[in-house]
Amino acid sequence: MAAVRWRRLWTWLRSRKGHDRRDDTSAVSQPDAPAWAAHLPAGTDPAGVDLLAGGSLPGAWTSAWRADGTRTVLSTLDGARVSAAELEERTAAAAGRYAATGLLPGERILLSAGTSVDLVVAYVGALRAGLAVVPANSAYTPAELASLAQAAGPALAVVDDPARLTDPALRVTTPDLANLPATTGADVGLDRADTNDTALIIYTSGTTGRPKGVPLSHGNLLASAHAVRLAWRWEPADTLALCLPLFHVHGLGVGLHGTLVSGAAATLIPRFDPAAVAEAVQRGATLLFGVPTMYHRLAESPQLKDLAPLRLAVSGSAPLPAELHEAVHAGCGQAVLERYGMTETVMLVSNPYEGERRPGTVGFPLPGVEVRLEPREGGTAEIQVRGPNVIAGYLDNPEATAEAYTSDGWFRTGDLGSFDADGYLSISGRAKELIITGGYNVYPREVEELLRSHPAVADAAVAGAPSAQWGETVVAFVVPDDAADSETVVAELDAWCAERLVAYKRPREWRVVDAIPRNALGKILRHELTP
Ligand code: MLC
Ligand code: AMP
Repeated sequence: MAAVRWRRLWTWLRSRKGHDRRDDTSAVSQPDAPAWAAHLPAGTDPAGVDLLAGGSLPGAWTSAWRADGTRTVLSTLDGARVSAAELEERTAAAAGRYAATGLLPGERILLSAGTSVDLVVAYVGALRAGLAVVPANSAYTPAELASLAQAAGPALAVVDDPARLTDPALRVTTPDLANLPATTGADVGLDRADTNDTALIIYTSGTTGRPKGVPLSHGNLLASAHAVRLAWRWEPADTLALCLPLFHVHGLGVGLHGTLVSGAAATLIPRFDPAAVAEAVQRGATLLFGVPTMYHRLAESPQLKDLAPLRLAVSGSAPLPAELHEAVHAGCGQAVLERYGMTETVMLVSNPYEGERRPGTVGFPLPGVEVRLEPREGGTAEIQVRGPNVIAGYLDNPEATAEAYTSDGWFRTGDLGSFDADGYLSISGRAKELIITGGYNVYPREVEELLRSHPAVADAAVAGAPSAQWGETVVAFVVPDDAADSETVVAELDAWCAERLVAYKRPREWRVVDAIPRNALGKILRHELTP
């Protein structure tokens, strides 16, 4: 029985459709004693682990809801409560509205809204209707949203403020779906998505050039949700204080999916704030997931001690400094469990729930995940991964796909790392051009292209400067046009960026320089930019 499950998983891995990476059959093997077994409770046979249980996200969620329809699944600090039976009914009604609008399984729906019960219902309803959801930051400027909509080609957009999307050809609604027709009672084809069907498409590399669409299948997301459920001992009795935005894999793929797959509950917190988190804990939340900036703010707040009753506090999306880990521990007794993930792979590696959570490391591979280190020049090594959680390739982009995988089928994370003697992975840096600020990714090229498009700018580059609160902040280096006055240029560029970029992408500091260091091929020598 156990061996059959493993065989099913690996057979499925081999057979995934839309798979435009190079042949990887040589890479597929059945691991005898996977490193990830370290995450399982003592006595659990790793071969008995079924990471695809349920077959699809709605398959797993509906069976958890039906186990006890009366229990609370969602709550808010305003006192709203949604039971499992109610969520099943409301999400079926949402799926009915999509069907009555004429949306067909496989079509795309753009979701860009702040956290609310309505947003969760609109999202889960879309997956139950077999739609592929394209989530977008709810603070994106109209220009950013328009460019994402153009890349994704959705059949419908769900946004808080329809005025933010001005494309007359695009059908737009609010998260309550009130202006969509209600179902006529016809068969809406609920919960028919297959393991290989696309559930989410997340765009990763900003809005210039060719944005990369990351198509996450139900199987990718299900495998990751089950992996963290098992590793973190997530039980129906748990309530997550869900303060992460619901448009990235951290809030969605770990927070919401993990809650629903575990048959547990979440308290929705639309805007992170230490007092709101403390209130959720006081009302019985047992889990908290956050980015390091959130733990930094909690550590500086009078509410830190209020985290003491939590069963588990997890950090990810950016490095958690060892000193911050110690400060949280000293202030409330929580040994924050750091884990590592990526949009393309969902969750990869985690410190153990039982056993030492080693500050400055991200721990061991999660169930189903294999990790290897590929040596590079200069003594560093790239982290490469594979597993049922890893996408099969980028959307309609064979070049990006070919670059992202090794010839033997491992996904290149672009992160650098090393294992210590006990098998804990540490992330020592990044080979990719990326700034992570407050857990949000900023692609330097996107900001640089915008700056260079300003008429008073001759050249520009951006880099990340270390920051205790944000991890990194964006610093811009600008070469003004001959005629331009430095001070005026900076003020103008600041306003120019504010109109076109969401707050976290905007440079926080400006340096006016004579030249941007470039190599003979014109590539920016980023290490020579000293913030
Ligand atoms: C806000 N500001 C930022 C910023 N966010 N500046 C730099 N970087 C950021 N990320 C600015 C605001 O514009 C404002 O400036 C000032 O900082 C204070 O803003 P705020 O309102 O206090 O910030 P807040 O809205 O509270 O945001 C902080 C935060 C948020 C930590 C709650 O950044 C956040 O939710 N981060 C989570 C991101 C996330 O979910 N990442 C997961 C990606 S998935 P001014 O000038 O206007 O006053 C992934 C994979 C994985 O990475 O492994 O998980
Ligand atoms: P994203 O593309 O938004 O999914 O961001 C993924 C990237 O975030 C990874 O490739 C890492 O560079 C970084 N990341 C995620 N978790 C951690 C962590 N715990 N420590 C260091 N970096 C992390």
